[in-house]
Order: sequence, then structure tokens, then C-alpha cells
Amino acid sequence: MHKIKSIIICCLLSSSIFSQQKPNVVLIYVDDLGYGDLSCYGATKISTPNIDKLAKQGIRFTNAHATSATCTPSRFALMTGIYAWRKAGTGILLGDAALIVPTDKTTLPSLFQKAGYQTGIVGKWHLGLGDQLEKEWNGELKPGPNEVGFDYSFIFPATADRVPSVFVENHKVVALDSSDPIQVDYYKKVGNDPTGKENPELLKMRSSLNHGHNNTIVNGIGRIGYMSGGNKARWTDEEMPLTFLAKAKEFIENNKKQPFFLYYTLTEPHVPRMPSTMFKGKSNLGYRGDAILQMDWTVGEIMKQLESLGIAKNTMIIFSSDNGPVLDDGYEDEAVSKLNGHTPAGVLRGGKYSTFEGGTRVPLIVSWPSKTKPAVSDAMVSQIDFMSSFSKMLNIKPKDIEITDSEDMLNVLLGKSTKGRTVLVEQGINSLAIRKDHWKYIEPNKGPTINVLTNTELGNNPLPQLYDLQNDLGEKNNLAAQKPEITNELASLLQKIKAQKD
Ligand code: NG6
Ligand code: CA
Repeated sequence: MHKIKSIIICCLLSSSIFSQQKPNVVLIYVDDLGYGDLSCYGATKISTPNIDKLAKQGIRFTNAHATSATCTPSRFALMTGIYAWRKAGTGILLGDAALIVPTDKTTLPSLFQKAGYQTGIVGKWHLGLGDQLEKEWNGELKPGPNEVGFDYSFIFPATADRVPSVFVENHKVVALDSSDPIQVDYYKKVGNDPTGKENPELLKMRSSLNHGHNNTIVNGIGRIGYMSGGNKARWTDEEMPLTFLAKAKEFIENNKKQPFFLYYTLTEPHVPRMPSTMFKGKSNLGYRGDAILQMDWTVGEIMKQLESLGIAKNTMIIFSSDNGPVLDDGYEDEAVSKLNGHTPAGVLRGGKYSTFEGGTRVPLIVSWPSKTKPAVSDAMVSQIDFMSSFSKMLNIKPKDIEITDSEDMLNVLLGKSTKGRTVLVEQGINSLAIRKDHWKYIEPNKGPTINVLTNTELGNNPLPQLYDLQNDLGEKNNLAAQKPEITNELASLLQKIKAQKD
């Protein structure tokens, strides 16, 4: 009897130890930050001490990828574990788009929910809201993040340069006055608000030529799309980081006694870059640099909070970006003229929108102080792997995952193994590429060579391209004609992966 009792006590104890050890996870996902934008990734013209500290205590990856070179598809893949190019309608969404994440499938946050975590998202969403385009912004905005796995959400719907320029907290526009209802239209003007096109004299920052960020003016900045109403609910760009930080900290504070998953999706350094007063002019690289300093500061504030709550050791912080960098992405914000020799993509070719490495190879840092030993890892990993890796860590095996684009990389993410993926598909704006070990093949396509608006090399070429990334990380030397066997092998491997059906 005595023996049975002690076995039971022992079991209870070990299960409670296990539950205490479930780490909190804070996934900090930033917008348009490049491979060369952080000092821990070699930047010399800008210094990011807080993120550098995170890198020093964790694993810093040199060959990590967003799945795509733009926001919506990268975020879709991260949420679902499925390559976005398999699903129609997963390109860059307008601000009034309907939800594109399925509500009846396991998602990254619902995986955590199933494991007993409290889950929250604070920041940019950009995966659509509601079940139709024409939605009632003044009522309940459903389905959205709360229907795909988040217990709590405080978001803005699309991008900072798109209307409606308001925050949404758990289905409702924050601070909405019912006597001033919101209307949104992407094709024709609604209401009487001035636009950047008609009233450029009202702007504090102009739209770049031909980019078209000159529709409704909100907070002195022309946006993509038209909105009317919701005047009290409209955001002030300079306050945005502080608002998101306050909400993120509130979520952490409220859940400090139980395991939580926070998906903290910062808008920096995406356009419009309009940093808080304390960061304006601080970087000497224009507002893009200032936005990076602001982002770094925010990361430091979260690290400090975790320390002061005594939960830093058992909190995994993951830091990454949704796609590569861009300088002029819509506003005259001096990102180009004040660049001062800074190289946002580092040694990589291309950037946001591009099928070259600059499009998807991004910073990735994983720190879990009680588990990870500091290291630099060259293993190939993708954000799409978070789904399978966390499924392994949480011991939850969803049966409703349609396709296994996501690979279990838990040991790699925790620095226990350096054996990353051997194969990965990368998605540019017009074409796909496949990586196999150190080889990279870009499928032929007729897209433009350069995005003339942003001045980014897109990686498009009507001929096949093959690069040896071991010796040519900058993708300068196309070996397709010289190495037809490898070119053909990769081309057919890509076809095979594309043909996999869900
Ligand atoms: C582009 C916008 C760009 C940015 C991007 C989305 C134009 C000319 N450019 O279409 O400014 O909003 O979409 O960025 O409209 S992302 O990081 O969310 O994918
Ligand atoms: Ca982005």
C-alpha cells in the first residue's frame, strides 16, 4: 500500500514538473527586415544591441527562411504548415479581404491551445477578416484570429499602409463610435476624407512616384484604399509600437502563471515608417533605420519584462522576419538617400518580392535560456517547420494536417542537431525556386527582371537558373547550362513537390 502511494505521488510530481517545464513561447515576427539589417548578422551602420543579446544567448541561424518573399503567403504558411503557393488567393491581401486561414484545421496557435496554452496575437495580421469582402466593420468581425486558434487578439487588419487604419481587439474595432461608422472601399472613394492625390499639401510624408499610396489620408499619411468614418478609432503611427508593446506586455502579465504562446507581429520596418518621437533621427539612416532601432528596443522591453517576472529562463523567444528587405516601398521616407552604405540584405542578392535569396532568407534567432546553448547554426530551416516542430515539442499530433510541407526541426531549432532540411521551396512574387543542399534552382519565367518601383532584382529569367550557394551565395553565376544533370534533377524535384495533392 505504502509503495503504491509513493508511486502515485511520484507520478503526480513528475507530471506537475513536466507541466511547469512547458516553456512559454513568444514568437516575435517582424515585417520586411532583411538578412543584413541586424548587427548580429553583420550590419555595421546600425546597432541592434537587444536582438544581439538574444542571439548571444540563443541559436542564430544563417540559413533560415520565410516561405515567401511577401507577407501574406509567409504568414499563411507559418499558420498552417502548408506552402501558400498550393492555395489560390494567398497573395498580398487588401485590407478588406476575407479570412484565408481555414477555421476547421489545426493551426500553429490551435496546436498550443490543444496543449493547454493560452494563446494571443498582438500586431499585424494580414490574413483577412470575416467571410466576405463587403463586411460590416462596425459589428463583429468574424471569423478572424480568434476563430483560428487565438484566445486573445489585438491586431490591425492588413498592413500599416492599407485602410482601415484601426486596431481590432477580439472581433471589435477599438474605440469605434457607433455614430461615426467605418466604410472601406479599395476601388472608389467613400466619404469626404481628403486623399493624398487630391491634397498632397496635407501630407507629412508623400507617396513615392507611381506607388499609389495616395488614397485616404490618415494621420497625415496617404494609404492604399479609401475609408470614411471611425475618426476616433484611427491610429497614430507614432504610437503604434507603444500600443502593441503595452498589449503584448499585458498579455504576458495576465498569463504569467500558465504556459502561453504569444505571436507578436511588429510592423517595423514596413512602410509607412513613422517612428515614435524618441526614435526619429536616431539611426542617421532615415526612418527605416529608426524603425529598426525602435523594433530592437521593443524586443529589449519584452526581454526585460520576462526577466522581472522571473519567467525568462523558461520562455522561448523566437525572432524572425516575414520576408526580405525593401527600401522604397511606397513613401518618400529617405530610405534610399540616407542608406549610408548599409546593406539590408547583407551579401544576398534581391530582397522583398525576389526569388533570389534576399527574398526569403531572413534572420532567425531561437533562445530558450534553460535549454539552448548559444550557437550559430548553418542548418537549413524554414518557418513552415514551426508547425511540425511544435507539434513534436507539445506532443500533439493533429490528424487534419493535409500535407506535410512542414518538417520536424525541433532539435535543430533548439541547437541539439545541425541536420536541417535537405530540400526547401522558396516563393518569389512571380516564380518558385528549389533548394537542395547547396544547390538552388529557379524555374524559368517571364516576369520582369526588376521591380521598377522598389528597384529590386526579382530573380526572374526566361531561362533556368542554377546557383551553387556554397561558393556563390550572392547568386551571380548561373550554372544551369554547365550543369544540366543537376538542373534537370532539381527541376523535376520541384515538379514533383508541386504535384503533391492535399
Ligand atoms: C505592395 C505595396 C507595398 C506593400 C506590399 C505589401 C504597392 C505599389 N506596393 O503591393 O507598399 O504594401 O504590397 O507588403 O502597392 S507585405 O510585406 O505586407 O507583403
Ligand atoms: Ca512583409
